[in-house]
Amino acid sequence: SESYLSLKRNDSFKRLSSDDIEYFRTVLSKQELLGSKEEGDLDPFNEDWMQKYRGQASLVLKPKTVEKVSLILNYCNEEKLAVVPQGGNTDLVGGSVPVFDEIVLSLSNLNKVRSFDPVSGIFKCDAGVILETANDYLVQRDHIFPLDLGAKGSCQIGGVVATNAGGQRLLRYGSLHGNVLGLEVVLPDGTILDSMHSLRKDNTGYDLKQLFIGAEGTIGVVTGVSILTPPKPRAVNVSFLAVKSYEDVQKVFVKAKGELAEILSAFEFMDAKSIELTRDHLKKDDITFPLEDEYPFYILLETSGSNKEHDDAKLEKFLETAMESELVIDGTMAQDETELKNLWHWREMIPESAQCNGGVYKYDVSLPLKDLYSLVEATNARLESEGLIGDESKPVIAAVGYGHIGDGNLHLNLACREYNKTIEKCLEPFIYQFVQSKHGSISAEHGLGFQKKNYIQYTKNEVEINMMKDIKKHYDPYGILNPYKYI
Ligand code: FAD
Ligand code: 2HG
Ligand code: ZN
Repeated sequence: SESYLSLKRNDSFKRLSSDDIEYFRTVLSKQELLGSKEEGDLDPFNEDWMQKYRGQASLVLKPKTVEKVSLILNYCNEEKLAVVPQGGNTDLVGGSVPVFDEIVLSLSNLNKVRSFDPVSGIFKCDAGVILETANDYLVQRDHIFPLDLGAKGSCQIGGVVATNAGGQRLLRYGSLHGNVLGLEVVLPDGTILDSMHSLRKDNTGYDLKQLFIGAEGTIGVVTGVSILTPPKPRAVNVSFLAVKSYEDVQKVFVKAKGELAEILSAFEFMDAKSIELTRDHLKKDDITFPLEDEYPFYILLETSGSNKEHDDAKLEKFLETAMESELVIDGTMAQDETELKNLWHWREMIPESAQCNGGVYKYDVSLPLKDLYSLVEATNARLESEGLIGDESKPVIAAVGYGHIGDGNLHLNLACREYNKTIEKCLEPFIYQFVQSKHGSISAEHGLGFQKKNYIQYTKNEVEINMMKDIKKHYDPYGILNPYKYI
């Protein structure tokens, strides 16, 4: 991909030799090593979800035990072989694939549930357990995973911890920095850090696990996670609403916080163009859009509580008054589980709908709520003035805005006909400067990865960046873990 052209391979890293592969074969079984065409297709490990970043790894290691992860890293550290930890490879900032010939260390084979305590709700599992599998396991035990996101069918618990993923439940259950109680991590030199605690309170010194939550695999490989899970709500309602302006999205949010209060569990917004793209993409599946007309903005609102009658009454009253005052101009409420899933589908399919036309540029930012949508407007204006958007001859199809209003997190997506340096130059650093001017963050939840490694200074100051560099140098002196990314 073009993004890599200006970068040179770091030649302090050794190139993989037949002796190295020989060593890995002594540690790993046939199912745990892919090093040739006969052993498996390496493309899915080299290419990211957006088909934007592509590496050239010729070796993928899929250890089944923590001890094997430790042996692999110890060897790579001694030999200066660079490594990319990989979970479900759903990362959206180019962090999960190699840039050059780094070895891919996939956690997919480390995929067992370790324990669940129904009294405390504490769940422990290997890093490679898929998020949906973990949630299904917990639902059977009357609990849920405190995090949900569109990539749940592929992303892994280790991956969501490594990116500190946010998702749709953060508004209700808070971030992984609060929910994760312990981690097991293999450090770059192979040391196993067993910090799989089950304590909600533990003030004995630095909270070490926090270092690895959101570290994107740069200072250790997460192999086990201990996390607090909430009880499964007995009543869940979802409504899909239309409003006439972004101003009204904010007003509905304030009203929802006040009137739905403790049962509000998600508040997502989408602009008209996000839904237009999704309607185009979903045409093939023959799914009907839940509202009859098109509107400037949509809201997906979810409540979760313990008493269906009570929640229904609260939500109905809320919707009635919102419609009476013409704050909400159209809307629908799911009547059963299928309708509920369908409404969520319209929200969760936006990323794929923005990606499926040849290229996508994604900006995942935190902004003060009052300024959040103005970034979408400013970006559209800039693309128009540069002649990059408008009709079918232009490279950008649409610049759309959606996201997690409850968390002040905007997703600005540019659906494009191709990946194109002119588009990228038009947007970067323009978008990062805009975010800095509003004291926002250039990465709300997807991380820095490869895409944003040169832009961290738009959000973090010099002292902060130097401390991060010190930490990286301390734990990974040879820089073998996920190089060319993060800082
Ligand atoms: P990968 O993509 O494989 O890796 C992510 C990063 O973590 C990489 O840097 C990798 O090197 C590192 N890594 C992976 N596993 C480990 C490990 N065990 N130890 C150390 N490092 C590791 N994100 C959100 O925050 N909110 C959303 O709502 C959301 N929705 C999404 C919807 C879709 C359709 C898609 C495609 C992505 C979405 N994401 C979202 C992006 C999100 O970051 C990932 O879905 C998820 O957190 C990554 O998990 P993964 O297992 O796929 O990790
Ligand atoms: C979401 O909220 C994800 O759907 C993905 O974080 C956002 O693709 C994106 O930009
Ligand atoms: Zn998101």
